Amino acid sequence: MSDSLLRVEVDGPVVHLRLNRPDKRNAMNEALVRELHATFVNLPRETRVAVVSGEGAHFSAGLDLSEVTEQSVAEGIFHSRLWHAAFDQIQYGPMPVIAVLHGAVVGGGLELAATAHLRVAESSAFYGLPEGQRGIFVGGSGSARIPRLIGVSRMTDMMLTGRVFDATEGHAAGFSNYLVGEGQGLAKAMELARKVATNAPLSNYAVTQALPRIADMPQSDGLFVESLMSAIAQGDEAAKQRVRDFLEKRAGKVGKSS
Ligand code: 1HE
Repeated sequence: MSDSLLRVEVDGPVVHLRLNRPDKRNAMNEALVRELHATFVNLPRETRVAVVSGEGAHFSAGLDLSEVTEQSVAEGIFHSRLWHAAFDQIQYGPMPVIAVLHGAVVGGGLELAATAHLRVAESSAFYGLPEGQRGIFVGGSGSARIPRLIGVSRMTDMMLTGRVFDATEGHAAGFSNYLVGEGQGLAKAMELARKVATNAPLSNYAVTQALPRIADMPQSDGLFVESLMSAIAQGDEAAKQRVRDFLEKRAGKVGKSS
C-alpha cells in the first residue's frame, strides 16, 4: 500500500486503486496520470480485477486546470498522449477494471470512468464535459470512448451546452452499469469484482480485449477474430474443466439472480 496521489490496496484477488487528491477534488495533474500509468503497468500479479474509486466527495474533477495555462501547443499534444498511454493501459491491461463513481465525474474524470470496463455509480454522481465552457477539447480519449457509452449526439449536447447529467439521467444514458445508493458504490464494486475474479482469466481477457476491438472492426473481420478468440479460450484447460463441471452436474445453472 502506498500513500501517494494514488492509494493502492490489495484485497484477495482485487486490487483497489483510489485517486487520493481530495483537496483538489481528485483533479488529475501530470504526476497523477503518470502514477496511474505506472500502477496499471505493474499491477500485482496475484490480483485478477481492479477497482478504481476517488477519495473524498467526488470521483474526479478532471484535468488539473492549473497545469494548462502555460502549455505550448506541442506540450499540449504530448500531455494528451500521456493520458492516452495511461488510459490505454487501463482498458487494454491484463484485467477487468471497475470504476466507482460518485460526486463530480467531469471532464478527464469522465474520460477515466469511460476507460473502465464496468461502472458502478452512486446517487450523488453527476456527469459533465465542461471542456466546451473552458475553451478546450477532450484530450484524454473521451472523443473515442464516451460516444461508445452514450452516443455522439449526447456528448455533443454536453460539450456545446454544458449540460450535466445527474446519476439517474446518466444511468439511463449509458454511463453506469449499476446505480446504487450513496456510500454503497465501493461495496457493490467489490462484490462484482470478486465475482468477475472467479471467471477463467482467459475468458475475462477475451471479453475485455477482444470485444471492444471486434466492435471497431468491419463485421467479417470481427467474426474472424471472434472464431480465433473463441477457440483459444475454449482450448484452455480452465474452460474444459468448467464445461465438464456443468455436464457432470457440478456447476450452477443460469438463473435470474446469477
Ligand atoms: C481544481 C479543479 C480542476 C477543483 N483543476 N483545480 N474540470 C472542470 O472544469 C471542473 C472544475 N471543478 C469544479 O467544477 C468543482 O471544483 C467541482 C464541482 C468538481 C467541486 O466543487 P467543490 O465546491 O466541491 O470544490 P471547489 O471549491 O470548487 O474546489 C476545491 C479545490 O479544488 C479548489 O482549490 P483551492 O486551492 O481553492 O482549495 C479548486 O480550485 C480545486 N479544483 N477542480 C484544478 N479541475 C485530458 S483533457 C481533460 C479536460 C478536462 O478535464 S476539462 C474539465 C476540467
